[in-house]
Amino acid sequence: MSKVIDSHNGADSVGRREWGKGVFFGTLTVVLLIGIAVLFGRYWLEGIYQRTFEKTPMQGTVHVFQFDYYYEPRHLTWRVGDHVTLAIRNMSSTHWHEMVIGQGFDTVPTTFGPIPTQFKRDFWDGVPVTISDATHIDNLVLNHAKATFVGPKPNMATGGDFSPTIQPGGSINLTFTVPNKPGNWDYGCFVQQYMHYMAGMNGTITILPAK
Ligand SMILES: [Cu+2]
Repeated sequence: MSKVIDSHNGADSVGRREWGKGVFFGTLTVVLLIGIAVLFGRYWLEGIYQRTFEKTPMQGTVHVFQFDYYYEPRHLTWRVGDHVTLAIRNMSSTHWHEMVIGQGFDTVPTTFGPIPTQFKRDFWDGVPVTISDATHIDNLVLNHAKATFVGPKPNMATGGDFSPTIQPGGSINLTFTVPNKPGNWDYGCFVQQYMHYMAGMNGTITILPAK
């Protein structure tokens, strides 16, 4: 009990001020960065870089990490004609996740009201996409995408929008030229009857017109 009171006395407050906020936060930042680098490696740091500069169009390799239940980053900006490799990695150790990209919702009626099952408009419709580095893919639905495979073909499935369902620790690379579909798009995970989506597993993509 006395310890709690001591920690709030005047002498302690003065001591904290003398130590210096700069040193404290500087040290904290270095420790945190080392911890993050050790835990997640360079992909994670690249993700932070992407998020920091998210207002500029993202070309080249764009990492999207799947967690329970959110994406990192939550916003992407592409420009029509950009060459992009979307590198999706499921960082969860327990949950299957997907990344569906589209606009609007298809719904099914339930006693609790209509529940979205997928997007109404599939971003990948008619889009040529090269699929590579697929590991631990539970199933891949191509729908109307024009796919080319590099390396082993993942397990395939039909029905629904284009989506790779990725097992814990799995990953896939999708390489494509951003099609002429400017506007605002959503991405999300519809696993477990839309519960992942509702829990926060969604994001937005702004596609800018060609320059
Ligand atoms: Cu999910």
